[in-house]
Amino acid sequence: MLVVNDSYPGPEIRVHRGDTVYVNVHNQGNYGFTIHWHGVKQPRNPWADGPEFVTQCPIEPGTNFTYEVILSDEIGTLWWHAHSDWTRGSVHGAFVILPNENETYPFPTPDADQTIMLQSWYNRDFLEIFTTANSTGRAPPNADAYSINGHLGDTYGCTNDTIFRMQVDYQKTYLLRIINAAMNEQMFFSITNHSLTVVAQDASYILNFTSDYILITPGQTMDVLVSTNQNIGQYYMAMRPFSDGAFPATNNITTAILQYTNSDVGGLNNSTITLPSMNDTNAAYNFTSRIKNSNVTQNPPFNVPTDTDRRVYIAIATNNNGGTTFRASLNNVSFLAPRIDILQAYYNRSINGVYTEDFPLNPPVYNYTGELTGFPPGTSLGTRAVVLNYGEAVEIVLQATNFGAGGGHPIHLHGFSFYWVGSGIGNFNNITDPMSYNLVDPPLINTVQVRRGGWVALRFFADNPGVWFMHCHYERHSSFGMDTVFIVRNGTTVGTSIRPPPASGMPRCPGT
Ligand SMILES: [Cu+2]
Repeated sequence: MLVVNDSYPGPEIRVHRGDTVYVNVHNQGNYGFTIHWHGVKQPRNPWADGPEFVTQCPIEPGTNFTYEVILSDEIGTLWWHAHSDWTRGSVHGAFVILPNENETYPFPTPDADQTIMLQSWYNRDFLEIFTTANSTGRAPPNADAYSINGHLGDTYGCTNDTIFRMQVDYQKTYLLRIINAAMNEQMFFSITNHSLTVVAQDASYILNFTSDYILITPGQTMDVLVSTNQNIGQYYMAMRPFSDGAFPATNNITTAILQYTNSDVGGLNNSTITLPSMNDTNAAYNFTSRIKNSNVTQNPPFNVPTDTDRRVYIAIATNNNGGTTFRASLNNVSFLAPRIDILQAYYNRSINGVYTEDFPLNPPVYNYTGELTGFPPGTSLGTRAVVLNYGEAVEIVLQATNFGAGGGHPIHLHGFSFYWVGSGIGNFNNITDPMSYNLVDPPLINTVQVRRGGWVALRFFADNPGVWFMHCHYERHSSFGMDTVFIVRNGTTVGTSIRPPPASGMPRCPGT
């Protein structure tokens, strides 16, 4: 499988808030790919954002490309991953953003920190899974297993499995940087006998709260404090999927170990693991409903739009385009990657044949969360963008539908963090539902879970000019078209306009 610097997960990048990071990617593999810096807003710099055929063409084998990754107000934990087909399954790593020298944490400084990467494992090559599904038109398979920091743990019964051990000292506080890098699964995570204090999500601080477990969606990152205040010993760290769809995930528990100094190694009993069951909807949404913005000076200034200039209402669906041809869509448009990247076409004002600027701002009218049997399940293919004016106050409402198996969707927006201001069950009502919005302390995040049969509302100011992908972070949806593009026009000054492309150029598109 394709990996970075011979390691799975790949190398961790550790920087300070506001740094600019230059990452030179040499492709020594045998197919092209790109890298995305998930959650980094890259002000005015879509050139380094990464999604293939959206902001760049692939870095071909034997070539290299230097990303200029521009941090601004992000703090805490993000990650990087490939953004081509399914290659992110093995090409990913943590992106840790520490406070500046003269800056404190909004909680007692932890004694140490540790990245915990939650991953999917397939007994096949990730790219091959995608190309097989794409050529047959059939939905891709479930994961064979899951891993934590590259280790399968001790629940699968294979004699050569290894388990990740986090070495800790008694009576200390550790900051866990938990990243859900799984391909298609939300995850519950817990540590036996230890409570978890959640302090940040998606690189901004949240109001601290304590829980016996967390729920984390693909694409999301959570910073969690753990006190090693139990008897000296070893304790399971464990995860299992949360699955609310009609197409359930592989229900495996995967383990790692919190290993106190001077404790025995081995002989742990799996029965000490406590996790919600895979279909425990109450556990999932009780946890998520506790996430609130934190009014601390270390956070970006609170700036939620109280009125909006534009609402984009998007229905999310999986589709059957005749026979067994699997597709996925937003507002009944299934995204097709163009032959050259959208950013290049936009910047050079030669968009003909690459994309159109007519992504529908509303879905076709139907009973999204009702009984859809007999309703035409197909979708149209296209590369259609939403165009926003610089500085507009934008609301995006994301509506789950009961097409196909039905299910939830972790939706990720590039180029921004957004305020998650509302959510509910059923069909969104544009008169009554906005009255329930939280405009007081909504979390500032980059990936939000739209629950099965429900909706969420997001708000942000379109103050980052560029071409920004928005997509489901379930790979089996995104790679089949559950994506769209937001183009934010330039403002009136240089400082509110897209920067020029890198002087050394962008990767050439195939056939150009
Ligand atoms: Cu999805």
